[in-house]
Amino acid sequence: MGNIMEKLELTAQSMYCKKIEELTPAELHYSLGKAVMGEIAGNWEASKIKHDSERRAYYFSAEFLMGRMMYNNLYCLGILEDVTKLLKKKGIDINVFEDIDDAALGNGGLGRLAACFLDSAATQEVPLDGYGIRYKYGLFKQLIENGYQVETADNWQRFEDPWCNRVEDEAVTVSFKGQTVKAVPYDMAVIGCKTTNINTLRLWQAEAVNDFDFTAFNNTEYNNAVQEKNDAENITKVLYPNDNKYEGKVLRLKQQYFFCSASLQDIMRRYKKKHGNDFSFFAKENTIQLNDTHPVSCVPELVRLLMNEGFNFDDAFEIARKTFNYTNHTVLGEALEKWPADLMTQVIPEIYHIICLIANKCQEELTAKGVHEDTKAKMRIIDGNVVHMARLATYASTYVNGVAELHTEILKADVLKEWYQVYPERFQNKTNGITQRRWLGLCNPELSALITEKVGSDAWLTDLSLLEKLNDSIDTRTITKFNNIKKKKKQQLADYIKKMDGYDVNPDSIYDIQVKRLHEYKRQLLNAFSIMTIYFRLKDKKLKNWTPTTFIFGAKAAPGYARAKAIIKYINEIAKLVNNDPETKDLLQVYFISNYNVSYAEKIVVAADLSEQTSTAGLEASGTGNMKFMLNGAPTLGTLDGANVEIAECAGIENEYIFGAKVEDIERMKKEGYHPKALYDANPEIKRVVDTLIDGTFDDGGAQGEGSFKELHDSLLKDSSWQKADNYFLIYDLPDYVDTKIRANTEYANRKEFGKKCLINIANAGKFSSDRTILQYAKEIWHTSYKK
Ligand code: NBG
Repeated sequence: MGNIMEKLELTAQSMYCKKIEELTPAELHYSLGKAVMGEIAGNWEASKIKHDSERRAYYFSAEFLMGRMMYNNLYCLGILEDVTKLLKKKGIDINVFEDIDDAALGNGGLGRLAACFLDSAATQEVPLDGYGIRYKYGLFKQLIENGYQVETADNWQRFEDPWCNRVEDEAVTVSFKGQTVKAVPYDMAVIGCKTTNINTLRLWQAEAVNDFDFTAFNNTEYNNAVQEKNDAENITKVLYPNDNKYEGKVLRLKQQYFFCSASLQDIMRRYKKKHGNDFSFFAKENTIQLNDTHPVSCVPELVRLLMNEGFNFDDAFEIARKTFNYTNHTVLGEALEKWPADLMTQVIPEIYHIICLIANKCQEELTAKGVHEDTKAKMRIIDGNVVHMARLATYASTYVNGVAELHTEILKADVLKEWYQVYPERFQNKTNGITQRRWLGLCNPELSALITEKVGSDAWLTDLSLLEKLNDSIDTRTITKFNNIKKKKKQQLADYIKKMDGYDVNPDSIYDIQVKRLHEYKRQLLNAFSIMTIYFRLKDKKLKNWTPTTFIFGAKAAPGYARAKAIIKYINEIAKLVNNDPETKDLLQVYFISNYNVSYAEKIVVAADLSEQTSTAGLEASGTGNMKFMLNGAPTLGTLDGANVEIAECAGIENEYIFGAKVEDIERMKKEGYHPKALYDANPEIKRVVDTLIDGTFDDGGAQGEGSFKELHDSLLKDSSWQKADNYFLIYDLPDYVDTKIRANTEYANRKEFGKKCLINIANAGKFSSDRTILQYAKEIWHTSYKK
């Protein structure tokens, strides 16, 4: 420990010629980061040597949404408190690191899950390393201007990045048609908690093989001289900002193949060092988890690399099939990747050729198994000049899994039905989880202390099932303590929102919170409609005993997603109306916080009274935000979708606020017909609320009736040739949702009963640790070692 301060002092001196107390926040961040890296170097090296000697797993993901590293690393090393004190002695508040951006190399749940998995694997001593992309610019930063989302670049590296080591001598090259680039690895240490084990996240950065063309320069062709450099660097320049949406762009395909090829070359180099050129044990020593289909080009790439080592296609494919496992993260059609064959041929022709071989092999195998021609047609990997990546992944994997029980059942019954019929032994469920280190220990020290007191130790930090011990001590005193902690966290969030967004949030109101990516299927618009319904009832004096409530939203919309952006504007218009209405402003407040990200989430999930999880049943694969709220004691106001189902099972449905259509109801309506217009016509309250989109209540910036709100209105009510009305069943679910919301509001007033519900949620959140998830992967899919 004293050691760290010495190292910090040395770095400050040698890098900046300054004393610790003279450093700027950015300099201090860099110096302390480097000091920590120095501290852990020995353990990191030892872990690498250990992992080299055993079967190991790799997590391939186009996204790792790591969040701020400093606090987490100090926390996991068990030195956060001491460092805080030592800095304080020098007059430095450790909160200065909040000025340093978090690394947003991911969009939402999928990327954050990858980060939680790395944390859990390190802690549970599972030899799992991550492979991904070192984007120069992560997910855009969001500003709200006049109620609209405005995007700016996220230049997260501008403060320098003390957590990554550039490993120049392990760079490789990756070739596309007509272009070869250099892939340079940057290694980030993933520090476990209560262990000396340290895993590695290796992120690849694209660079030119030849930085600069001197001949062109001498011929005064300045642009040409740097062309190769720019073309190469463009590959890892920016993260595609889509969540749950496929984007068939050449550059995206290049990103995917780039990190897959580099990572496989890396794994093969390491293997060769151990075993020479005999690759027959490759799948025995290595297993690779594909995080969605984004890394699926590694299937043909591994086949290609093995064929270069002398294998024939069939043998190479057998090794690949033994090596890969695939996690599906969505059932949404628009998110399932389908690459046009000509685009693939244009960028990676050799890879496309191998996919053709795999596609043929698959059809032959199905014939040999006696699969019916119609079924076989539905299972074509290449169909009508389109490559179906989920089919390729399913065919080429040992195990395929969904991310919540309901989701896995939907995969088996629907999305991958034919595959499940032919290969039932491949399908598994692995319900997602979150790391309790970041999402309780670090972000809620007050609640952590209460839990530690009740559980008898802080062993829950690495074994969350211990939370169930809380069930025995939910008495009046504990409830009061919990309520006081919640109150404190609400005040802290109010202060933070004031600092970040300038809003004055009333900490004595109920905090009803919906934070997640903006997507039609997640139904932030349904939440907005419910608020308008309540607003009108309050105005009409039809709602008695309403406890003042603050509705908080946070969400980024993909820049090209017009409807999602219109919904943001609509929520901000509602905020303007209700927050300024003297009749309601003490009862109802609405705030859309800007630039929702991991760091904001850490302040938000701890302060919520209600967790909004309102997706259309069947569409949210799992959700992980729902788990963060539960762990911090907020009941779920949600549908029976994704992991909400398991949350309600664990805590008891009576301790959540569940509403709306179930999967079976949705299916029935899809089959028998769903007529939102009729429901709207028959219910004046619904009509009044939905029509605020078009009746002049709000300004969407467009000419009246022609702007984006009108388009939203149409999407709910007008059947057209290309789309059914109200695809996400908002109008059907609205009445039950409003009733349930009002019930929650009423019950909140009984502080003791409500507090009890909160504590029951916490006591039963043990299942939702990503430690549990990662151990299931280790035992049931990867067959690697883990902490005994
Ligand atoms: C998302 C799902 C979430 C799920 C995360 C992590 C994609 C493609 N899927 O419900 O929408 O929690 O993955 O599994 O981003």
